[in-house]
This record gives sequence, structure tokens and C-alpha cells, in this order.
Amino acid sequence: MAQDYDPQNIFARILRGEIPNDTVLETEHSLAFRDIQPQAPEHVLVIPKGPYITYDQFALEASDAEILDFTRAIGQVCRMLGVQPGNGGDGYRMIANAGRAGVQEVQHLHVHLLGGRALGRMLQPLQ
Ligand code: DGP
Repeated sequence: MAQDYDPQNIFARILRGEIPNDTVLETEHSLAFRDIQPQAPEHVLVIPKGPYITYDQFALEASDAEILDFTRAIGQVCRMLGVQPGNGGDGYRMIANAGRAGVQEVQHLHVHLLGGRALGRMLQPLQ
């Protein structure tokens, strides 16, 4: 069963301006801001402004304009942070946690962009 979007989640409140944030980029359909608990020197969250919870839901239900804007915003933030490989950047990791198994804490779609240090392997291999 699809999960209901909770308009009181913390990122919805950020989007309404009820909670301050350290904005990196704002576009028509997306907002990028620094994570409050950074796990790397560069740790930015990119979120769509629409009420989407997970990436799969966004990918299947968002408008073309929202998907284009969100995708371009992610690319732009990588360039702004200078983490894109080549041109001086050393690389980054993009993570979208979803649901219980993905350990998603905030129930509004967000992509983590992490960089500025060696990030190690993604996950431990299965035994
Ligand atoms: P996730 O596990 O993918 O749902 O990660 C949620 C992230 O959101 C976590 O890295 C901390 C961040 N976060 C939680 N509350 C706030 C907040 O009020 N402001 C900002 N900037 N980040 C937050």
C-alpha cells in the first residue's frame, strides 16, 4: 500500500520556510541545502518541492518538468560543490534512501550528495 505524504515532515516545513536551512540552490521545482548532520565535507540534500516520499514514486508520478528540474539541479549542485570528476573534482556519492530497509528518516524524497573526502566502499559484500 502506498504511504501517505505527511505535510508536517521536516523537509515540508523547510519548504514552507518554517525551519531555516542553508540553501545551496533553489529552482522552480527543487531545493538544495546542506545536511544538518554532515557525513562528509560536502553533504548537500536535493529535494523536489512536490510531495513525493521516495525516488521510485517521483520517477513514476512526477511531471516531466519536475523530473527535468530535479535532475538538472543535482547536476548543478555537483558543479557548484566542485565534486564532479575531472575539472578538479574528485568524485561524489549520490544516495536516495527509501523506506524501512533503506533507513529513510525523513519521509520527503531527498538525494544526498556527498563528497570532499574518500568515501569508502558503498556497502559490505554479502557473506
Ligand atoms: P535519511 O536517512 O536519508 O532520511 O536522511 C535524512 C537526513 O536529513 C539526515 O542526514 C539528517 C538530515 N536532516 C534531518 N533534519 C534536518 C533539518 O532540519 N535540516 C537539515 N538541513 N537536515 C536535516
